[in-house]
Amino acid sequence: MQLFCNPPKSTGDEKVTEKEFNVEAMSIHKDAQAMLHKAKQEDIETAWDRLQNQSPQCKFGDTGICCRICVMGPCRISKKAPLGVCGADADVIVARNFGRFLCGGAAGHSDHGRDCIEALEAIVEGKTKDYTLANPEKLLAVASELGIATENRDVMEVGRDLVDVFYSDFASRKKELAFLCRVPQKRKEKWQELGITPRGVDREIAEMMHRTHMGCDNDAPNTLLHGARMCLADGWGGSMIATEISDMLFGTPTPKKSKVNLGVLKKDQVNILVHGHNPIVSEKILEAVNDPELIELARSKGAKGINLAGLCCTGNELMMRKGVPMAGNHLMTELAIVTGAVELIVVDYQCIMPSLVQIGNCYHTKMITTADKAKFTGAEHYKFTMENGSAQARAAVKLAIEGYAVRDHARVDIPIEPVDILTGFSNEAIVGALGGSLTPLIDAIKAGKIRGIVGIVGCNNPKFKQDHCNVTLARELIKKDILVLATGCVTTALGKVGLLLPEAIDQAGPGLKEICGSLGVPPVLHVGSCVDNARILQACALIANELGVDIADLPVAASSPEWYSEKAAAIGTYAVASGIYTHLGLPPNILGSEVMTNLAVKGLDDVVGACFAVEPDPVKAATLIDTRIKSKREGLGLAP
Ligand code: SF4
Ligand code: MSK
Repeated sequence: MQLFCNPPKSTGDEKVTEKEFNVEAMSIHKDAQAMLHKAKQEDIETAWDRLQNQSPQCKFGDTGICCRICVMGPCRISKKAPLGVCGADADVIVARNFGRFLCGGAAGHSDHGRDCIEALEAIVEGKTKDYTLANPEKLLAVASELGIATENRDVMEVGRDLVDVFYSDFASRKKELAFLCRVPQKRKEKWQELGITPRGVDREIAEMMHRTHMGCDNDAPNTLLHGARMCLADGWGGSMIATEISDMLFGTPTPKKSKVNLGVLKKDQVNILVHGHNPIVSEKILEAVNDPELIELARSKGAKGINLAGLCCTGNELMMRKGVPMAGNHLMTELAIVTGAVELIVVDYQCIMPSLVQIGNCYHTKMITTADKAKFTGAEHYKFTMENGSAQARAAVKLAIEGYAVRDHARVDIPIEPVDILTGFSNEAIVGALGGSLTPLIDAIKAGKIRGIVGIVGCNNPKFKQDHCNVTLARELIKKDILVLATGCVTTALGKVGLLLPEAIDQAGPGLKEICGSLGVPPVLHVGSCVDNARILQACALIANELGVDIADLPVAASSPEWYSEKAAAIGTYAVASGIYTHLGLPPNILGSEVMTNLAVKGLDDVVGACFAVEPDPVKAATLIDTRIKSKREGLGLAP
């Protein structure tokens, strides 16, 4: 048995000591705690260890006042040196750093969206046999919404026009993005007045890089406003396109049962995990694991079958549409390998820790990368294209089957039984559950049975006890008759504690219990992956349009209690710019600028009608959100 397999640590002094190693303080989940113990026993380093090795973290970086934008620097702002070499002060430096931070997030979601357009293009131009249009009705519906003629036209021909519209949303020649047709008029007027109507996805991203070059935009509020415009291009552009095309290619999600936690791994089967964000690869892996020939091959190697499970947002995509079980969220990705039961992780992009290769090497676990833009040293690269997806998926599954033959069964520990969940609440599914229109939901909001709606979204971060804040906030909100929508890694957190089951209505306030009980749905609805936050934007717009108000007038909010990524910051910023009050469990790296901090948590409210709130305590965060919802209800003339 291989016991020693850890990569070098920074110094021996910084190792987690036995005394400090308290798994109950690291995660709320039994499966995580068991695997943290196993990792410790097997001398395998995890994100929690590395956070400790990195501590204390640099206060200049933490507060955003370290500038590396040119080589007259790097410059750090202090009392002794309040200006960089060029004369930039803390406000300018923080604004530029934050602008570029948001850029990474907007680019990530939107480049995913562009990949989806390329996939749709290959299908409608007949250039792939591997992928088809599972949902032509959605293609026609979206095309018609965007003003493309659909009557008496071939769906592929309409699709080609739609591809053109989507591509042009990335370019520089439009005055506004196509999906702005969904935005309530009052919100669009606000954006026009502020000069932040998003024009082209790539244009706004490139402009942010330009503005934040040395000697360009040296006015922090002006930089932040462009950050809002760029993130709006993500939410109402790149992300929304990714979501809509994924529905066209693989189906619009409908409610279905699935299972969650590390217990979805199977001791006697070949286990394959898919990880990342884009369903284009994972949908093919799903097809391959169901191929009778490959199942027979697995049996010939002594396995009872082939088991596929998801991680992070690729997991969300497969779970929403196909009911594929979810092994875990962001901080479970390393721990899933520690079970010793995983033959293969197939990744696309985003949120994939480089450490997975190293931890995989401590077991028999192989990692396959599939996108040229996301290679990992030490992983095998199987480039997936629209022409070779099925063949590559079969090759990947064969690799996993070979892996089963060398699995060390003595090291396998699958620590828990899986938990049931209900998933698949796309907007179309929600409207379906409501009998065909949003009216029953709006009536419930007016009557105060559902007092408000909050999207809890985002990640894990080892700075928090894993999922404590995600779960506590959701429980507190549903108690207050606030419907929760979950996306991204929060989904797994809430699913693991049973909140994605209809029975969870027993934890809800009386109004929410009555409404969800009558519909047979949970008080927390799973609406998808990170890019699917666009579904929440669309839902807010539909409700606002129905009521004839702005999104900022609605009793809605967003929260990312344990966020870590640039993408989460971009999501938060497009939510705020769309008029949605947004709670964060920890601040972005902006506290070194009073101007930026005050704008984020207060000033933006006067500008765009919403702002950020930063509160690490989830109970206090629930109170803050509840207070906001009360004030919005009163603004609409409703009982608080
Ligand atoms: Fe320093 Fe200014 Fe260069 Fe930043 S842009 S590194 S503050 S000189
Ligand atoms: S995967 S951005 S850790 S939610 Fe979308 Fe999870 Fe956050 Fe990545």
